[in-house]
Order: sequence, then structure tokens, then C-alpha cells
Amino acid sequence: MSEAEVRFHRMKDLPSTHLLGGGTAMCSGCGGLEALHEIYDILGEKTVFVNAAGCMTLLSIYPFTPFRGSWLYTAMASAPAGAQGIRDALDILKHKNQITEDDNLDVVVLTGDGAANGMGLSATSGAMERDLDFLYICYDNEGYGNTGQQYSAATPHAAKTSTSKGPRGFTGYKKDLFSIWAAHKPAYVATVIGAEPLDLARKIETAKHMKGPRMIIALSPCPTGWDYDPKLTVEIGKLAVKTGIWPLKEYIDGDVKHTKIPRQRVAVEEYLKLQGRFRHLFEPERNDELLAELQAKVDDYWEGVSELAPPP
Ligand SMILES: Cc1ncc(C[n+]2csc(CCOP(=O)(O)OP(=O)(O)O)c2C)c(N)n1
Ligand code: SF4
Repeated sequence: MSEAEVRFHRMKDLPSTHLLGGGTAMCSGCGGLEALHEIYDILGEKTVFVNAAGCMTLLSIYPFTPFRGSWLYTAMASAPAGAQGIRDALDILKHKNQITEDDNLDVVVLTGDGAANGMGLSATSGAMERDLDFLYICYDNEGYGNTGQQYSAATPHAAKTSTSKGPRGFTGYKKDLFSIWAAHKPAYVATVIGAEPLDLARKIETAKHMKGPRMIIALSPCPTGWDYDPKLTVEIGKLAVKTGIWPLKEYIDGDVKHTKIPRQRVAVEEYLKLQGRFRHLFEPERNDELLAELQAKVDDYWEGVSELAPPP
């Protein structure tokens, strides 16, 4: 999309009313719901959501739904396969002139990180290989939220989860889903967060006007699973970006570009200390060694970012 076609230049350009209905069964302060509100406003109601089992399946409970358009519930591993079925059906109906272009829908997969990084990854890889024309939105709350925040492949190192209760918390490392998706060379991959709505809006607008597989990973602060006061969702989201823990970036045509570079990075512990899942790093005594390790990981990432390198 050219610069001239970008609709969102300033915060004032963002939609001022939400398409997604209120009063859902999601927890108050849910960062995933915050991102979905913003995303849906830009995608519009000519969208069919294909939603794998997880927190967001609580949105639509028959006969109630907050969506203006269609929604399909699938098993955890199968949302991209469900998306293929819907895309094919719509294309066949169009081909037979049984629906008009105006009746066409954008097919959008919606899953948590458990489905995106684990159970549904092979179905996603297959869909990318087939060049399926769809948008995949992963709301990443860094665990299996709906079943009590067990660790997933997206859980960050040292976070306590209901299945990582040892002194170090989760001993594994967060999977790099952005790079895994980019390695498939899809049309588009981007990271977003609800607390940066302008950056999010531009990326959803870009993705909406493309064809082929397009992927969005939205870091989704989760008061219930991350153990913090729901009013802190936006502050935690902003700190994820300012500390450099959650790089905002996009992949197009083989290139990765960072869309918001935190040049004066805030110390990582400012993000960690607001969340109960990292409380063991500060109480009963400070774990300086592990805190330094977590900071070094983030520093290493940004040292490798070419946009930050001084000109040759
Ligand atoms: C094959 C399979 N295993 C387990 C479950 C039980 N289950 C339902 S929702 C869920 C958690 C999904 O985690 P994630 O994809 O991260 O979404 P979130 O719950 O965080 O929204 C699990 C394990 C299931 N539905 N299907
Ligand atoms: S558990 Fe977390 S992701 Fe799930 S609805 Fe609650 S706040 Fe949102």
C-alpha cells in the first residue's frame, strides 16, 4: 500500500465507535479483547471469524454474539483448515454467480498462542503453503489462558504459570512465531499490541488490502493469567514496547522493518515488576542474576537490529 492510501496518520483518524458489541464474558481488562476491538473496527463487518477453542470462544455463546458478521468455532488445531473450507465455498459461489462481490467476506482466523504456536501450527503452515487468502490473528496471552494459564510455547522465560511453579518459573524460551511465519514467505506478518492503536490500525489496514496469507501477532496482556490489576493493561502494554520486550515490526517481500523503535529503552524490570507471574524475581529477595539474564536477552535482540546500526 502506498503512503497516500494509508488512512491512519494520527490518533484522531482512528474509529471513535466500536463495531464489536460490549458485555462479553471475557475478563475485565483483557488485552486480547482490547486488540480485537481495534482490529474489528478496521476490518469491518464483512468478515467471517474462524475461532479455535480458547478464551475468545466465550465471545459467542448461542444465541448471543458481539460480532456483526459471521463466526465459526473450530477445534484447537483446525482453524486454518476451517478457513480454507470457507474461502473455497465463497470462491465457488462467486464463480457460479450465486453471490456477488458485495456478498464476499474476508476470512479471518482468530486463535490464542497455544493454538498458533503449538496445536495449530502445522495446519497454519499448510495453509501458507497453499497460499490461502486469509488473515490469521493470534492474540498472544503467553499461555493456555482459557484452561487456567498452563505454559504454552509462547510463555516467556521465568514466568510463573500453573504448570511452571519452580523457583525460576518457566524454564523454556518463547517461540519466535514471527520468524517461523516469515520463513514461509507469506504476503504479510506483523506484531501489534492494543496499547499502540495507531501502529495496530496501520498494520491491519495494510493487511486488509493484501491477498494471500497474512499474519498478525497481538501481544495480549492478561490480568487473570499474568496476575495484575486489570486497570494496568494499557500501561503494561506500553511498557512491553518501551522496554523492547515486544518489538513492533512487519515483514513484507522478504524484508523485516521495525515500526516503532524504542531508542531509549526502559529497563525490563519495570515491565516485570507490575506482574504477579514475575513476583519471584523480586520477593522474598531480588534475583539479580535472572533479572540481568532477561535484560541481556532483550539487549541482544536490539543489538542485532540493523535499523539501529550507525550508517557505514
Ligand atoms: C485438542 C485439544 N486439547 C485441549 C483442549 C482444551 N482447551 C480448550 S481452550 C484451551 C486453551 C487454548 O489456549 P490458547 O490457544 O493459548 O488460547 P487462550 O485460551 O489463551 O485464549 C485448551 C487447552 C482442546 N479444546 N482441544
Ligand atoms: S484469561 Fe486472559 S486472555 Fe483470557 S479472557 Fe481473561 S484476561 Fe483475556
